[in-house]
Amino acid sequence: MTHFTLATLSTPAGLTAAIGVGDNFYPLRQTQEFQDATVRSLLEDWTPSLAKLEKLAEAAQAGQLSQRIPAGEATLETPVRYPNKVACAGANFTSHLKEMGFTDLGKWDILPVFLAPPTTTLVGPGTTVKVPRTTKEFDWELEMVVVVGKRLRHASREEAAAAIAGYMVGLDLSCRDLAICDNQLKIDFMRGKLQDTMKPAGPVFVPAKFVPDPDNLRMTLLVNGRKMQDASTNEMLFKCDEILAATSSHVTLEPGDLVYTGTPSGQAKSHGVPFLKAGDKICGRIEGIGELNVTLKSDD
Ligand SMILES: *[C@@H]1O[C@H](CO)[C@@H](O)[C@H](O)[C@H]1NC(C)=O
Ligand SMILES: CC(=O)N[C@H]1CO[C@H](CO)[C@@H](O)[C@@H]1O
Repeated sequence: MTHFTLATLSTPAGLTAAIGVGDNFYPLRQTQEFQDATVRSLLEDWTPSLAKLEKLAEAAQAGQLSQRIPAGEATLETPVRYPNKVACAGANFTSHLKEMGFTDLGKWDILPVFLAPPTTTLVGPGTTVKVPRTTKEFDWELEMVVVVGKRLRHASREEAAAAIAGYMVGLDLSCRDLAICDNQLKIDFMRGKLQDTMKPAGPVFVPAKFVPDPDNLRMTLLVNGRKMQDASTNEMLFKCDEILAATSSHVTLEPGDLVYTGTPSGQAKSHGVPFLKAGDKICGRIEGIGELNVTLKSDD
């Protein structure tokens, strides 16, 4: 089986979906079958898409696709433009609960989940993230992102597992000084977690069949080359299928939707290092899924 990824490339002729095989991306618009496809449209009909993409990956491997862009020359956008929903699960790693100062370090009875607005928060790699003007405590969180491939409502874990189309690397950037506020509501997700460009995802989409053991992947995050987070998805209190199933008991998950699955420890405060500022570089890596690099800019 030829390994492949899906990406959205920015080219002089506009955005195009592409299949990544080896060190190259092959724009899908050169094929009859996928001329108008986007990563999002492929996800809408995922089972038949996958079968056809497997054949296309073999053709690319065999040198049968003439248009290709070497990975080093490609400009990547966030792959799924845009999902209907982005769901983010909280309280999912004991180590992070501890550093946040919570005392209940086990698996909570109710999984906290919030929704992020897709078109304004999702960005891809590159100099894409704006440090919000309103924060003095802009912080990193590396998360595995699940991409939904089937409609789910009140799903069992088995149904949820079967609906996972694939994975991406995600960052759940957070303004620590704004997320928790001093009024009776206590929490303000819009200012703390949902401002523009605060949910980078990518750089490519990796189909689930190439990630045989998603519950056992090393996750590392570096800021300006210094390692800040280093954990494994095996520490997740709620597994991916459980998060999808729980979320689907409140909202319908649809093909293309993204689910962020929580972050381990290693935030700025726990290292005693400064928060993020314009110019800083974040590298988020998840074994077998990829490496998402973003550079921060000011919000002018
Ligand atoms: C991402 O950044 C790391 C270091 O911060 C670098 O080693 C790596 O080559 C970069 N990857 C890509 C795809 O640019
Ligand atoms: C996406 C998300 O909400 N991740 C969360 C994991 O859990 C902690 C709280 O325990 C949140 O701060 C993270 O944002």
